[in-house]
Amino acid sequence: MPAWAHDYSTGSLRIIHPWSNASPPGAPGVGYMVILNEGSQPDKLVSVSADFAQVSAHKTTVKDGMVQMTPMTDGVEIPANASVSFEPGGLHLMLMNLSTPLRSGEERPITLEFEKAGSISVNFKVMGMGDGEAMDHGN
Ligand SMILES: [Cu+2]
Repeated sequence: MPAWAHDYSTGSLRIIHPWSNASPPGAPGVGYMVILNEGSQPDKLVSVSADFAQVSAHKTTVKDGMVQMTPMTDGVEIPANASVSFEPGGLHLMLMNLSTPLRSGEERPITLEFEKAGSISVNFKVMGMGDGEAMDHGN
């Protein structure tokens, strides 16, 4: 299977291409993926967790030129027959207090828990250094 093509299924959901960026020491990490709901019922991502970091779902918005991150404290709705993208500049998983920095080539397991589809552990592939995504999060 090509590196870019990994995905997972639970219930009527598919978790497509979970990935992350290498993170500088001391900086938080990020997680991206696409969640596709092939079912006729909406579902909801209610919690995210990992043993190597504190994970939460955030949304990045730009308001009056200021970049803000809003924690998705009520979860993330996954509408029926639709997909939700976690991607740079939008929804993302925030990985705080990393036990060790994320390194290119690693895979890190994160558990996603859905209201209907239950929980599933997916491996986030860590992509190479040199892009600025992880830096955008600051502190
Ligand atoms: Cu964030």
